[in-house]
Amino acid sequence: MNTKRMLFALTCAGVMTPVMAQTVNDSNLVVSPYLTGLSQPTGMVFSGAGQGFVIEKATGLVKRFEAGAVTGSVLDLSVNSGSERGLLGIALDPDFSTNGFTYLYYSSTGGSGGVDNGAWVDNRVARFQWNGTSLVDTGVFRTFGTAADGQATGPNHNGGPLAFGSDGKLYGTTGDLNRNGVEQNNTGTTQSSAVGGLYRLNTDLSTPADNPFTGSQAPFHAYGVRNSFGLAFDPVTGNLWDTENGPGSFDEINLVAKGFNSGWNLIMGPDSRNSQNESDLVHLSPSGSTYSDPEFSFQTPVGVTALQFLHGSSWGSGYDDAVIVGDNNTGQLYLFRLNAARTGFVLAGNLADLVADTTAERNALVFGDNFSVTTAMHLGADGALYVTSLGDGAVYRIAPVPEPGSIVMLALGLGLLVLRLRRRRG
Ligand SMILES: [Ca+2]
Ligand SMILES: [Ca+2]
Ligand SMILES: [Ca+2]
Ligand SMILES: [Ca+2]
Repeated sequence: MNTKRMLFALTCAGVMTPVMAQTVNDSNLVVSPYLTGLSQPTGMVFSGAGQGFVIEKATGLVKRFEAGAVTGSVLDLSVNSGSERGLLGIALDPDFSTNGFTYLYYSSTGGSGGVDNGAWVDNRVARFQWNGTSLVDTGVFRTFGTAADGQATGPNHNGGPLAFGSDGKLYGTTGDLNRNGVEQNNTGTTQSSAVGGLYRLNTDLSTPADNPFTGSQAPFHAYGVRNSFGLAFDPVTGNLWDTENGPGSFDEINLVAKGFNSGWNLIMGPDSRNSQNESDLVHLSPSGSTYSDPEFSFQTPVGVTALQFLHGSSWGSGYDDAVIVGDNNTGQLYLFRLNAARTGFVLAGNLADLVADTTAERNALVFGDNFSVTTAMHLGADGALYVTSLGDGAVYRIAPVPEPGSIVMLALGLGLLVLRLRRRRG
């Protein structure tokens, strides 16, 4: 089942559906449009207060925004956007303010000049450099699946999001491209699919010496991942989390340890829910790998996408233990509460088994609605949550409602000032 592909097809065909007002289940918060008029945005980053970059899936454009408005394009990549391919991820170097390095993950045609939809050549993460007016290709890139390696080419399960860890390394996701090698826990082969996991790279896109695996798996931090549209670091623990997309059953949210094997394509969802076992999996050398169950699963997939931690947000300390998750299929946002160690979620009743088995169980987690296809979520320097919606061609901002009290105090202050000025004159 590939609902995302269906939605992309509908979007491309120009089928219009009325945009419903975005809502969240907290009357102290308000949702407002921040950027609009975008074509299938798949990600955004802030490079400073109120400014940054937003990327588009099918045009391969990186657009600049300042003060809540798009100011123009700063790069035009030549992408193949068939199915889930396209320009899919962006991250800024931790030292962006001095080196301008900007990382993009996209489905390349190998062409230049911005012309799109030539034949797919590879999925690549590439390093560009911001010179104040445009993003310049540095020629540094790394591929995850190529047409030349003779294996399946997707076109779905390309992964996408990028993020930097507190270790200064670049992390990203690749889907399995419908391949079936050792990274997909195929015990009957020694062939590497070169895809299907979370990779970890140095800023020059070389392989860090302390990655858990060697050989063709050396770039990988984790594997056994069917596809992923979500990756985020907990700002408190530094732990890496992802979301993973199941086939006809079991979308997942995972805490991703170094050397994690998520189980695909033998185990999806909790190990207890299927006939295959951990002992059936491929354990990569030299340090082995660690299987663990997802921290949460949706028995019926929602097409889970971006996730974000709300610790330190402007929503208040009541959200410091919260994680928000988006999806493709329902347009809803889901809210989870972390345990004290921030290693799992606090769930009760029918959710205590860490699986939403029914729509009613899932609905107990719903926090927002009408966000269409959420592809990215970021906290701004202002503490607001910015939600990128591919389906609406927009970025939404979720922030506290301005307090009426603050307006009254401002009016009182101005009144007193006027009185003082009058007295001085008198
Ligand atoms: Ca283009
Ligand atoms: Ca898993
Ligand atoms: Ca099992
Ligand atoms: Ca359940």
